[in-house]
This record gives sequence, C-alpha cells and structure tokens, in this order.
Amino acid sequence: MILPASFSRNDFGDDFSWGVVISAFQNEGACDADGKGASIWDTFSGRKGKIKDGTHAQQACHFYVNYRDDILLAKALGFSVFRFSISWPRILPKGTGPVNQAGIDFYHKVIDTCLEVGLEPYVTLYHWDLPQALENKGGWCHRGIVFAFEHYVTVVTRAFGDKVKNWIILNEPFGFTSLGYMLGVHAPGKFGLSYFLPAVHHVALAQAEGGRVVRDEVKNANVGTTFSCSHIIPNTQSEADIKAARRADALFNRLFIEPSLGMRYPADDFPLLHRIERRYAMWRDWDKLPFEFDFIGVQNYFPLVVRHNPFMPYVNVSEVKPRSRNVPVTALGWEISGVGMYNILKQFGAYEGVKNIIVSESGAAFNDNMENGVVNDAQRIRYFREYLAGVLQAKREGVPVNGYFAWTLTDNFEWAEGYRARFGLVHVDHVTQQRTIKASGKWFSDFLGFRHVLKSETQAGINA
Ligand code: IFM
Repeated sequence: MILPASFSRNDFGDDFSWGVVISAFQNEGACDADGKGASIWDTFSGRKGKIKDGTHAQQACHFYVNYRDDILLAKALGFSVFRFSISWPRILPKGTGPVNQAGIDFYHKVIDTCLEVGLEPYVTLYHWDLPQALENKGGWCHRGIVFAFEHYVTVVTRAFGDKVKNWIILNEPFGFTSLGYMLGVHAPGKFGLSYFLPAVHHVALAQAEGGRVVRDEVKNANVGTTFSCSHIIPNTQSEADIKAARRADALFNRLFIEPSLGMRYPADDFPLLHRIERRYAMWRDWDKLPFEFDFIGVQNYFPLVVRHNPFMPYVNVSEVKPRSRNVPVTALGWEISGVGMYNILKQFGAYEGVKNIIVSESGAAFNDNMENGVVNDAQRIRYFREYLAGVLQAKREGVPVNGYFAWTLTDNFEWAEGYRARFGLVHVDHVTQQRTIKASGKWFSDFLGFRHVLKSETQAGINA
C-alpha cells in the first residue's frame, strides 16, 4: 500500500474535524482538591513500584488551575475541537450519593471557556479514573457498577447537556479492562480471567446503557464511544499463526464494538468468551448490549505482528516485537505505521452499523530534548504526516472517517509510565509548569493554516 506523499488540510474536506485531546487524571492534578474523591488511579499510583518513574499525578499539568491557558493554547494551535474527560470522583466523590458542586462548577468553567473561544467540546465520560469507593465494592467486576455508571451519566448530562452536544461514553474499554483487570499493570491492579471476564461484560453493558442515558437526556446529542485497536498481522502464513492472528483480532479489536453492533462477543474466534455467554445467560443481557452510536472513535497507535505460542496462557498468542523486526518505533517501542492506521480504518469502516468514524486519539511518545528553549521533535512530525496519510487514503477509499484528534496537547501523566513518556504537542516542565510549544505543535498549526494566529495569540508565559 502506497500512502499519499503530499497533502494538505484541504484534502480532508471542509467538514473534517480537527481536535486535540486530554484526560482528567492525566492532566488535572488537584487530586484531592475541593471535595474530589479518590480514584483507583490515586490509589494505584500511590503504591510503591507501580509507576515506572516513581511519580504520581497529584500535580500533573495542573489543568485544574491552568485550564484557561491550555484551552487558549489548543485554540491558538488551530484546532476546532477540544476533547477532555470528566473525572467521575470529582463529580460524585463516592461514586454515587451526594454531588460535589465544586466539580460541577469546574467543568462548567472548562466548557464555557471552550465555547467562548470557539472550540467544540467533546466530553468523555469515562477515561479510567473510577471512584475508589466503587472499586471497594468490586469495581467493574460487580454488576452494580452499571447502575452507578447510569446514575453518574445522568448527573453529568443533566448538568452540561444544554451546553455540550458531543459525548464519548468510554475511552478504550479493551485498554482499561485488559491492563487493569487481566494483567494488573494498571489500576486497580487486578489480574486473571476471574476479574477480566466480568469486567468486560459490565463495561460492555455500561457502554450501551451510558449511550441510552445520553440519548434520553441530551437533545440532538452526537453520541460515540472509542476503541483502542491495532491492525493484526500473522507472523507467517502457517495455519497456526493465521488462527493466532484471528484470536488476537477478536480480543484487541472486536471485543467491544461487536456487541454494541448487535453481533454478540466474537467467541467463535476467541472461544474463551463463551464463558461470558454462559455466565450471564440467566440475566438475558444480550439485547442490552447493542446501542446505535452516531460515531465511533478509532484509537490506533501501532499494528501488531503475532505468532502462535502454545505456552501463553489463555490466548496462545505472542507478539513478535517491533524491535526484533527492525521497523521504526516510538520511545515506548510501538511500531510506527501509517499503513497500520489505514488498514484498521478499513476494517472498522467495513462494519455495516458504523456510520461515522473519528480518529479520536493519535500520537506518539519520543524522548524529547529541550535545547535552548526549543524542542525539535522531528520524529513526531514524521509520525503525524504518516498517520494522516493513512487516514486520508482510507477516506479516499470511502471509509467514513470525519475527524482526527491528536493525542495530546501537553505532556501529561502517562499512566504506569509516569512522566517519562512524552506525547504532547506542547512540552511541559512538570516542576515549573512552563509550557513550550514543540516543533510538532508548530507543524500542526501550520498544517491547519493557523501559524499566523499562533504567533499573534500565544499567551504570555508560553514559549512559542
Ligand atoms: O495516554 C493514553 C490515553 O490515556 C489512552 N490512549 C492511549 C494514550 C497513550 O498511551
């Protein structure tokens, strides 16, 4: 596949949305300010050895205080969409029960600022920071979480539904269930199938029930949800590797979208999922899993090459690491492949029920160096060019992809990696909170045709 070598913003069309994304826990800081309750990430990152660089997110980018400057920065870079998430425990400190008015007030200020400067808000309802009080009752493994989530979504949509049209129910359900409830490397640190399978099912239910609440509460809402996904390539054409690739595809890519489209779990290609079907048969849940989303968010960072491995428990699949294949990688060792983006968009675009796709996160971590106040992150520019080329090619071939949101605005707290994995278009010194626009930020604003505005509107105190 040859991707377009040169293109401009205009090739994507006038209706294409250009956004930038942050999330509550990764950016806000102020973890226990103004009545906010603890989240599972506050607890997890407080445990020794869980965060690779030993840091935590108590301060992060201090978006709780710096929100106005950061939103202005997103605007000055030329974006027209600002995607952020709401912290459930900032709104409902115990997960259910009394509402924390200070939390509501904070997000009103964020939304009002977006509207004031002309950025369209896309609000994510769940980006991994579950209230610890709910985790204490079983978290996503306990069926009660679905009702708690419905209640939370009702509170949030009633508070902001007259101002916000675009709603994203979940960020990467496979990401947080696999890392947090199967492998134990993310909050809440649980591992094993006995956690993973119930978590998957309750998250799939919450995905649909959350969608229904938004639809009921918000007039003319544009409702979506997002999926982490990777184009899967078998290492060889052997039958065993091809079947391994199908199993990996079922797990990584199809697990949450297919039930939402009324196709049930992809158990034929990943037979372990029959266990969910058996376990929840008595609840007659199958009719509750579908929901007609207005758009789906595709979040693709890398493709995956896999091989059959009989020694890998449950999945019998292992990844053939990019570094052993001599392909370009990011600082996290993730393969860089615009063709991978193209392929996964073709795959998701082929579902009959998918009407509209937004690339709702896309970005890369590199070891950025600040020299004389400048971050010359040429690799990130190459990354964006390549991934955008993949998006454009898919669009030209008829995939209904209508938006691209860059991950992320400012270097933030990258979960178990801490602060050492920098994904931002804007460098953050996490001690002084100084922002410096990287070369990639300037490149993006040039691409969007906004450099002149960036020059004249950049806020005092930001290095442009
Ligand atoms: O930082 C994360 C984000 O929270 C979810 N999607 C992937 C990003 C990079 O790892």
